[in-house]
Amino acid sequence: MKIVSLQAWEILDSRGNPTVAAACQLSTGVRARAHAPSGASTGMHEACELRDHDGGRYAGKGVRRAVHNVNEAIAKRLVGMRADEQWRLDQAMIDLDGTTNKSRLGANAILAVSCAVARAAAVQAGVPLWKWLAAGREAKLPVPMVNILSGGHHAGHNFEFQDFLAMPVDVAGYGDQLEAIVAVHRETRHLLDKAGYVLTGVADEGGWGPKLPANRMALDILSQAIDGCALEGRMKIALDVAASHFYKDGHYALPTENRSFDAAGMVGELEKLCDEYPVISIEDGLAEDDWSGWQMLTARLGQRVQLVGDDFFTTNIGRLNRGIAENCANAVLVKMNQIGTLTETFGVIDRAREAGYRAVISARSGETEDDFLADLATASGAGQIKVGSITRSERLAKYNRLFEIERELTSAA
Ligand code: 2PG
Ligand code: MG
Repeated sequence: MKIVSLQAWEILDSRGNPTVAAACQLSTGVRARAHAPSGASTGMHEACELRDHDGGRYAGKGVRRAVHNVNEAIAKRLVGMRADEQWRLDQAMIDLDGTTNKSRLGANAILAVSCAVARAAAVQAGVPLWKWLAAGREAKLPVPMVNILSGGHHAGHNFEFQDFLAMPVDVAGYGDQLEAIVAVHRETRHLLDKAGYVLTGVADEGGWGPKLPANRMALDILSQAIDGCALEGRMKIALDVAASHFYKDGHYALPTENRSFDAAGMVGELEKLCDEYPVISIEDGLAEDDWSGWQMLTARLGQRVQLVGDDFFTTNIGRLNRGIAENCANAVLVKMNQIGTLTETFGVIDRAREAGYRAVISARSGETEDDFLADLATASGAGQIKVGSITRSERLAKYNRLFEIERELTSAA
């Protein structure tokens, strides 16, 4: 199964920003495509999302250069290669790019190709994508951690913490888990209405983004919603603090609350929240380069709370290895476009597993209808997926694909 053509073009993501679509055609006539996602609360150490910076189009956010790189340099290098040797193709793109952060070709260009080729190879092999990607790993349906309330960069800076997510811990079956989450999402809206908060729509990932006077109020409301749905104990809370985005000069500033903490203060605050609310997972509780803070956080909470590094690790094996060596965090958030190829993504997932770290497979706040992530999460056996809320079709594409995968898994067994 040889690649005979690679083509890319510019499309729009869920925020109306340009992103890269790529299609791969095989000698057998099989053709498949994939889309690159795009973050808003990005980490400093992410691979480069190549944008045109031509102010005349989309405020500089066009991706024509990335598209051109697929159609020219990448196609030239990859056409003629076998589609079923993912690592070889990914390595060829990494070598062709030649930079440490994929800034020459763009991680958006490289990732769209990486995923399109994998999808074409799976179609050619006649197996579901998750099965193709699993390549011997034990595939399993992930449990969704679902955004209910949004803050920070995803909701017009209404308050500082970014995601308040519901996570079923004792609800059996994917269908029942989603049903319970939908109930919590609705109940949250009801509580916000009752308290007089005006909601005119949803935030970037489909959660509610009210203006609240304190971050912990979102925890109040979410835990009340869980109780109101009679899910106490069976549904817990995960937080994405996204602390890099309100960290400056050694301080974590919460202007909403008129408070500011140093690392120790922030760790204390997070510990208090875990004591008072059913919080079982905290992502980016501290800033991306606050290594000593992360050590402190992990020593203090690592035994009882999942501590996930997103901006902190940026799906980068070098950063993950340092975290493992220095006892920082106990889980990694996995976002394909933070690193740029499928092979490197699986490298991080496999390394995490080997070190006893958990992995959460995650979408970006800017997404498309591409449902690749559902298959990736299943294939990896990671057990957890984070793709936003249960409104907005770029989110539902993934949740709805998981319904289908559930059936495929049953028939495969
Ligand atoms: C995150 C993601 C998804 P973004 O921080 O985890 O919620 O946001 O894609 O904007 O980085
Ligand atoms: Mg995050």
